[in-house]
Amino acid sequence: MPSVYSIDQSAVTGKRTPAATRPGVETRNTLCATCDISCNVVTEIKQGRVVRVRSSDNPIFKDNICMKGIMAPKAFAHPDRLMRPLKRVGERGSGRWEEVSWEDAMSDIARRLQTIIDRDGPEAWAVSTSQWNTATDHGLGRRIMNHVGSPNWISGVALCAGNTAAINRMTYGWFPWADFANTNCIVLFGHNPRRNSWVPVYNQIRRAQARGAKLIVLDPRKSENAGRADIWLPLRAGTDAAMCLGWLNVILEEGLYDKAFVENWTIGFDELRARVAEYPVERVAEITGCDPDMIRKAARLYATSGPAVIPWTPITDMQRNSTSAIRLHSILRSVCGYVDVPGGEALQGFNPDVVSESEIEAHEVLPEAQKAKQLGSDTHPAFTYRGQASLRPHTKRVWGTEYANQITGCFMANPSATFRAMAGEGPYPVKAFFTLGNNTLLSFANMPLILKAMMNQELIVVHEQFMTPTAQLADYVLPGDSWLERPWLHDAFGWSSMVRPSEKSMEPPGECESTFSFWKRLAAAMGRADIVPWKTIEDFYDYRLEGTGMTWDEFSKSHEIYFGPLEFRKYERTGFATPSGKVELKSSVLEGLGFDPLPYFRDDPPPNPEFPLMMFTGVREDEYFQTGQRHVPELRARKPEPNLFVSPGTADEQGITAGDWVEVVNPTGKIAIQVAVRDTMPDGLVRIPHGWWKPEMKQGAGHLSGALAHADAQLCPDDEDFLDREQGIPHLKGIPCRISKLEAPPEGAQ
Ligand SMILES: Nc1nc2c(c(=O)[nH]1)N[C@H]1C(S)=C(S)[C@@H](COP(=O)(O)OP(=O)(O)OC[C@H]3O[C@@H](n4cnc5c(=O)[nH]c(N)nc54)[C@H](O)[C@@H]3O)O[C@H]1N2
Ligand SMILES: Nc1nc2c(c(=O)[nH]1)N[C@H]1C(S)=C(S)[C@@H](COP(=O)(O)OP(=O)(O)OC[C@H]3O[C@@H](n4cnc5c(=O)[nH]c(N)nc54)[C@H](O)[C@@H]3O)O[C@H]1N2
Ligand code: SF4
Ligand SMILES: [Mo]
Repeated sequence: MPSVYSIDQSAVTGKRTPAATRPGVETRNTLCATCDISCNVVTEIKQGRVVRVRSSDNPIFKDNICMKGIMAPKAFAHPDRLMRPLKRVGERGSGRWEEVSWEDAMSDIARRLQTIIDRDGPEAWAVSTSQWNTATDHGLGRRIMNHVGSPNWISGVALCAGNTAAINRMTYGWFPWADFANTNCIVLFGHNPRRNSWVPVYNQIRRAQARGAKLIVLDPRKSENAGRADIWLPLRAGTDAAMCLGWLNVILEEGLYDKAFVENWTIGFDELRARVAEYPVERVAEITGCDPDMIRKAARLYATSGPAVIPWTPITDMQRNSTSAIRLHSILRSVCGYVDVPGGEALQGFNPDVVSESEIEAHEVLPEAQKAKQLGSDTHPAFTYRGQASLRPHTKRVWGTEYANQITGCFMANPSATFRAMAGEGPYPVKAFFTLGNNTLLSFANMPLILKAMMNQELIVVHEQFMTPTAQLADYVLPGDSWLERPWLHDAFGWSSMVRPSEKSMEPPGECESTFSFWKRLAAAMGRADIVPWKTIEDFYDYRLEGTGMTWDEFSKSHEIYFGPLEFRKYERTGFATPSGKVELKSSVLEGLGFDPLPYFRDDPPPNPEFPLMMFTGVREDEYFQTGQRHVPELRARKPEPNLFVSPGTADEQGITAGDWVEVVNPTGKIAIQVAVRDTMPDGLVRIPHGWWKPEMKQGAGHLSGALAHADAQLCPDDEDFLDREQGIPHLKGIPCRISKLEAPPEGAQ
């Protein structure tokens, strides 16, 4: 994640700070991949095992560590860790497995996959992989799929940053990187980094505030950052796009925008102005529930205290108006003159010395006819091949490559459409599903649909460290290595030009293997060893690093961070990578796809009296990354149960108190959860934490280790009323529900 380091690259590129050592202890410079921010940390090794993970000795990475990183050696040494390839021997989900060799597993997998492809076409094979880096597959999965002919790749990046990248490209051709180190004003749309959540971003925000930068927070809840903000706007959940339209109304009306930039470098300003005029502050105050004067104050602060940043936020990635909200962030940045300037949001391009994962993916080899079959691209195309196609020549013109797959989010299939096809609901069969480092069942909307989709598969292959609910439904569960046990070249997913190495600290236990080795084995077993020609992961990194003049060994021993050349206002030389070459306030790409080219706010469906409360899923748990780590006793002791946050007023009204168990119900599903009363919550809105299951509970179909009882995805709808029109991603910030008290705690409650 690039947005966390100084943009003054000369200060950070180059030789690394050697880790302090102690007698009998070896150290390695590594990147923690327990979550997706990848802190630079030091591992300490005794007798071939990592005994400690600690903060880096390099001052620029100071204090970038959290309890999850510190607990990693214990988490990966846990007795539940998967050690050998397992093959299903009973019914799907019966929990009956036999151990097999990697060779037998991979030759059977390849044979069965080929049978499905021969019968139903390569598009009958779908793959899901983890968010960013927990189990990065270096683009190799995409590469094999592209060679074999399947466009049906999905990932959590569809609702976290990948989709933001795809939508940002529509406005100014690249997804920018916030220059925290030099900015004068930070605007957090919900995004709430904390001491144990994305610590490097948290530290950057605190440092910026310490040197006087302003902080504006928009959050229905009085979050940790809201408590430290200059302005906090407690907007109604799901109304971020309306709020941005209100800000623009103030900024345009009051002439607070950058007139020269708008004049020279944008198209569609007049049309935007007309659209924005439909959202006077009084109307926006009504939609968002915020005080109109505070809205004006915040808009003025953003426009006049710049350069300012609106750092990426997942909150607007998960809304009914996601495309408009993300576009509105891009438009605010643009009209205020904060694009590609120091202290604003920089457009960086891939590192020219390093072969990007995007290039490894080889999107050019997938035939157009197969691209056209990508699931969801007919109805919700924004981040599919079709949605991004008109940008290709312009991306090539400015960034040197036609297929710039930033954050791996620019050429994805739509997850809901993919699950529908897997469930047999058309438009064509999808019968083989591979998932690597992704607890698929819990990690998208509409878990009942995902369950049906998985039960309808002929072949499910899961590459995992633990027997997750998703793995419990597989034909093969293959044991994955961890970030302590492999080297890693982190290329910032094309968000910035930053590249960082992570050294291998220890050998993987048992027969655990990397995703590199999985894909290499699969290509070979399918008779296509040529697709992954590198012998080892180090050879692969040598190849990718050739342009630096260093081998992997040299690079990882000498560098902690490596940037490409920095150039602000590159557009003055090349134009923007959009069809017009300008910043498209009115999007020709969206227009070409048949959507409204201007941002808008689409209101909630009419209220349903049966479901009078609103819920959102989120506020990450300090102790866990997404659906993981519930098996680690030290972390679990801090947070043993999933908690529903509710305001004291709503708790009274519902007749519930802290510690009660309640059922949360809506038309999608229901879960059991324990009440936690919080005066930081607004009335009428409840929070459901993401990703709960209990590894100690009974495995297999019908149980799935408590996932059926507790996972938020049971409550997340994905019917059209709850999908963003352009992308087809689900609205997770404002879902109707009702709660009722349970007479007794559910099975497994501690
Ligand atoms: N319903 C719902 N869906 C969501 C969200 C939500 O709030 N609600 N949040 C979204 C967000 S923000 C994100 S980032 C995504 C997260 O999506 P993912 O990043 O895919 O996270 P998880 O689904 O928790 O899956 C991570 C899995 O990878 C395994 N793992 C970890 N490291 C490795 C490794 O090195 N190798 C292998 N093979 N496996 C590994 C872990 O054991 C865990 O089971 O989910 C998104 N989906
Ligand atoms: N410990 C830990 N840290 C993590 C993770 C983890 O699993 N565990 N996951 C990482 C990942 S992948 C991600 S994406 C980030 C997510 O982390 P954040 O970006 O911080 O997102 P959340 O914590 O889900 O929610 C942040 C805030 O959004 C507010 N909110 C809810 N609905 C709305 C809305 O409609 N509009 C606005 N403006 N605000 C709203 C909530 O009240 C909450 O305070 O965390 C990362 N950090
Ligand atoms: S925030 Fe914590 S879990 Fe995430 S990379 Fe840093 S140390 Fe690891
Ligand atoms: Mo995320």
